[in-house]
Amino acid sequence: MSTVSPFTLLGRSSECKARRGQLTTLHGTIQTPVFMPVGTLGTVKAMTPENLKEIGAQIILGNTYHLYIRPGHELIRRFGGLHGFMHWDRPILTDSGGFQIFSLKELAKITEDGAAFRSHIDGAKLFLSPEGAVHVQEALGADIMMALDTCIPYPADRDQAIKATALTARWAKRCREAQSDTGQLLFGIVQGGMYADLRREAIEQLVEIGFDGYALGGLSVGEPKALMEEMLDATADHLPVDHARYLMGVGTPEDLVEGVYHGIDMFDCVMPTRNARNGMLFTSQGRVVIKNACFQQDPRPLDETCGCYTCRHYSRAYLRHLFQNREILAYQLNSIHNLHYYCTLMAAMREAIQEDRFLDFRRHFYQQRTEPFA
Ligand code: PRF
Ligand code: ZN
Repeated sequence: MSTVSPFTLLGRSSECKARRGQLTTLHGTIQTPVFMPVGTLGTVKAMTPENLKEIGAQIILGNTYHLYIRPGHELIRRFGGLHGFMHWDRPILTDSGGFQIFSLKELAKITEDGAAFRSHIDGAKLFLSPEGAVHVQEALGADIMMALDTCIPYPADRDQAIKATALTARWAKRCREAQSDTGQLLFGIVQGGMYADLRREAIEQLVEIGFDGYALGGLSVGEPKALMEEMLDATADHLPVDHARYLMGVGTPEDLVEGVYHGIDMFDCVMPTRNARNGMLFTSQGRVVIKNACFQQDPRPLDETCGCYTCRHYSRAYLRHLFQNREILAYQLNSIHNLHYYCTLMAAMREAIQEDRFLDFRRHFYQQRTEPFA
């Protein structure tokens, strides 16, 4: 449990809140702002670790909830943690399970002690306490662990938000106290619903406990985009400057640009991989729906400006053919391209901040697209 911040601020935009930094973990140092591909079950779907390295992934995400249910953290521990089990030697962040349990709704019962829930696989009775969530993440060998939180639905009345935010703070303290001295990092999660004052209070309580980084949870849960931005705007200046800021489960390429603009350092989202498997591809011009008939004879790569394996070797016509026939390779090639797009976007933002031209970059990003992202 270190008292010095593992995050170093390397530069700041002179025109907005965008920041450039680095975060040091047991498996290496991450350059921020960063996007973390989601590997819920110990695999970023359709991607080998070699594929991930080639697209420039610095860190990936795993899910405590899923891995705890199956195959179990003790099994994974015996295989050298997630790193050994899945053959990935770069950093891993694991989410605590709070959000997944929240998503189970009637299958979960939240008490002061923790969350009682039924496995979505076989209905078995399970329980996750704040202490348990930390111990599971320690067994998984996560470089960055997340405190157990209770995500607040949207909309939620103020009373409900107050109760859930207070419980999250008490759980956060128990997580910090349960942590062993392994060098693994632990991030606190800011809840508070759509109430800026509750979020600021939550930040104060978490900073008082002291975490290695701070995440904004409970956003992108169905609220209008303007409301999420309002929350980012109202909280960014209250988060400690010398610690990493992680916006959980966000988002579209536009969300990443806006998040960085508001001073966010880390993001994760299933969108690039999930959309890839659904045939929706991100390009510098906007989105491409690969099944569209207009691509039947199209010899061009998906994105003329993209240097990914998929764009270097395959035509839109071939990718459409693979997708239409539900060929397994379609999922891999599409995932490689979309994740490359996300990671390259982050690299371009890092460079723009470094050269103090982030607003220019942002303007250009919007001008380029002929198609808005969904
Ligand atoms: N809490 C946790 N994980 C999350 C969220 C949260 O609020 C979100 C909300 N966008 C995504 N993932 N623990
Ligand atoms: Zn590409």
